[in-house]
Amino acid sequence: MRNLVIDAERLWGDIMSTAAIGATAKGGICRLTLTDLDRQVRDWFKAQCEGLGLTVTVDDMGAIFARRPGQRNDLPPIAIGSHLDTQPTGGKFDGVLGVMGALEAVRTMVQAGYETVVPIEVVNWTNEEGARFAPSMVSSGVFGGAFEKDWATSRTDPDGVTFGEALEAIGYRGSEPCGQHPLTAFFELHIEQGPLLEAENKEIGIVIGVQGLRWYEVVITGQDAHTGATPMHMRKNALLGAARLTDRIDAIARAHAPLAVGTVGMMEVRPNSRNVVPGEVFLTVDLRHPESDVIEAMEKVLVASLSEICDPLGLGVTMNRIADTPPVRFDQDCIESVRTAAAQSGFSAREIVSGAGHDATYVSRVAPTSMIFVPCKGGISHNEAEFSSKEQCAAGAQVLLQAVLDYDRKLAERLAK
Ligand code: HGY
Ligand code: MN
Ligand code: MN
Repeated sequence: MRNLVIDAERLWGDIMSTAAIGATAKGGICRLTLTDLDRQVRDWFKAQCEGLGLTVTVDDMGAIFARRPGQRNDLPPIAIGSHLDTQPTGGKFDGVLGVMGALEAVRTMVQAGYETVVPIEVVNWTNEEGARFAPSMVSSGVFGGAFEKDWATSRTDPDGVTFGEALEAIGYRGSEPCGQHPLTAFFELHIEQGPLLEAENKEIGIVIGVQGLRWYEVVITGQDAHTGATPMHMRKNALLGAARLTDRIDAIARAHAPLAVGTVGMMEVRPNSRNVVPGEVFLTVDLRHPESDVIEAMEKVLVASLSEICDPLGLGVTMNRIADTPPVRFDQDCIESVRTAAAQSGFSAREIVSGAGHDATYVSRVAPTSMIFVPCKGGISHNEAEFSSKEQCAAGAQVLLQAVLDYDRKLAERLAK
């Protein structure tokens, strides 16, 4: 197999130039899903793909598929890609590296005139982050059968706009029914978003799976009251309940150290006035662990904690679980192709389970899947300071390219038998 080498400068140029779309003053990106900024980067991506001669299709959840034919176009494609939406204070690499790395891999094949057996498709999934419309990984979730399409498109943002309305507004509600798009395999390149690869000085993460996650929405209700005239023993302070619950969630995760994580990431205090005892608080809970039974155990303690904390304070509390993604193990053949590619490219590598969720989580329900990680500085992500070097990005894209070619070659050998 000829040694095709990606162009590190071109890849870096794509990452840096598209970072201008939603650039923040601190060097990050705020490009929330289905906003006009998302439309701009989608338009850029579509134009790049069409400029390469790829055929672009969009499904009715807004996922974009850019296809390069192979020798056997009767067979489903190998897909490679990730997401272009970001957190409100996102970095330049989360998701973006996976889409640009995939684009660069296909550009390299096109320029070398290398023809794969099966078609190759570069994919941009809609709303991976879940920052504007919860939960996360929504379009890949519908694609993988984790979410009903009507439920997903009815999700609203804080202003009450639905996913479907926003998708329509940016002109990316395609005609292809989401999920009716068979794949031979899916490979996703991503920054690790954690500290392990950097700490062990490893260049590549061979991702063997993703830890499980559960997301909840909690509303604590008390009574608005005057902060000056209301004696302490007469208060029903929803924020006091929220503060104690936040501390408890931290303790629940620490009780299952070192792998469990528990976070209250969003909190809305109502009426949020400095001289009103808060009568209501909305907050979100994110629990994760590589094993389902530990997540289950953490949830049990969380549920028991609601009344334990709120009853003595005279507070009401409701909790709604809005996402439950079990731990995922990726496909062994895909993992081996990533391992082979890292070895062929001469990069140091280690197996790793992803702490963060990814589109690959749900795509793996309907297609053999694996991921490739590269280190990020200090393990920092979902932060404007997120950084991976040009060399690290290039290494990831090179391994992505070679993993695809390895998988394609093995498929050809199976077909030839
Ligand atoms: O939440 C996650 O793990 C991903 O970044 N959406
Ligand atoms: Mn991501
Ligand atoms: Mn992310």
